[in-house]
Amino acid sequence: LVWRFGLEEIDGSVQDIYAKEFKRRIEEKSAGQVTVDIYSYGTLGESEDLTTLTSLGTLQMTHASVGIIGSLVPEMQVFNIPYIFSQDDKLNQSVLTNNTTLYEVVGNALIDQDLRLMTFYLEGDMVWSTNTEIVKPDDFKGFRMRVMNSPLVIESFSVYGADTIPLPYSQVYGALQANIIDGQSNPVFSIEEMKFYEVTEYMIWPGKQKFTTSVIANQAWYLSLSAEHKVLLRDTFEEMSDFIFEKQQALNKAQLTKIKEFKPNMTFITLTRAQQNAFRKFSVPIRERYVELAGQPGERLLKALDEAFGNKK
Ligand code: 6CS
Repeated sequence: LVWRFGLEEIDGSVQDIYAKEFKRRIEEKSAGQVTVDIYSYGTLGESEDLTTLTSLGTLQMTHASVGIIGSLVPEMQVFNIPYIFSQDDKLNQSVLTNNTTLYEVVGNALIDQDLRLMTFYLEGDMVWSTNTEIVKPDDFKGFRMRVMNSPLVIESFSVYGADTIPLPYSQVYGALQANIIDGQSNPVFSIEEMKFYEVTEYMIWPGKQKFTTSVIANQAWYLSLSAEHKVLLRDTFEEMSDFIFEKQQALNKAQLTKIKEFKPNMTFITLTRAQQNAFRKFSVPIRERYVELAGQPGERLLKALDEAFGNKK
């Protein structure tokens, strides 16, 4: 059997590290019965195409980041709400791996698209890499921010007054270089491997915003698997949670050191708590928009996650 697995990222990325280890474990445990073929970013089109190819059964599985799949499955956009996560990444990881309401609500929404939710995991803290200093919402006025093409990501920057420009991942570097956009948001490892640091001057940590991805599968394919293979998948995805948590932490740390070395004049800013609070005030209309887009199941999910992350009213 061959299981084809799609990635939204290039070789060396968090998704690549994940897929290679997943392949190794599945092939070893299935004793040669299953081969996992990995398709890196770019080999099968843009990120959105991977979801379509998985619904069609061309791919059996793919990564689907919440900012990418959010226009198709609005419920997934809950993780694009700024400041939804906890400060404690171990707690964040466990909610993403086990929360019952999360798997129920998102699982049901995906089934409507012939897709099946396999897992969620974190890829790192979101960092704004920009050409001007941004420390208060007003600094976004007239700022041309590249966004992933999902309504809530667009909303989450337009509420600050930014001009939002949706662009595929592969076009972000060129757009920064040609001065078509003023900045973008991604984890450190991505800013290093996509070379965004070469064409931006500031790296700004807004706090408590995480790049979140999922692995989804073709539902008909999954249902056709033997009981033994379903267990193999369930156990492997569960084991991968701790593996990737440590790997993404280490990779983001290592790539930050590299950026500091390659670009000594980069300015690094972490928003203070007071600065974060000024941005956090805008979460209210963003949350309302989420509920508008994701309806009653979304509202239930938002409530469950606020509880799980220990967010106060
Ligand atoms: O910014 C993006 O579009 C992409 N960023 C990452 C880190 N992974 C995939 C996603 O498409």
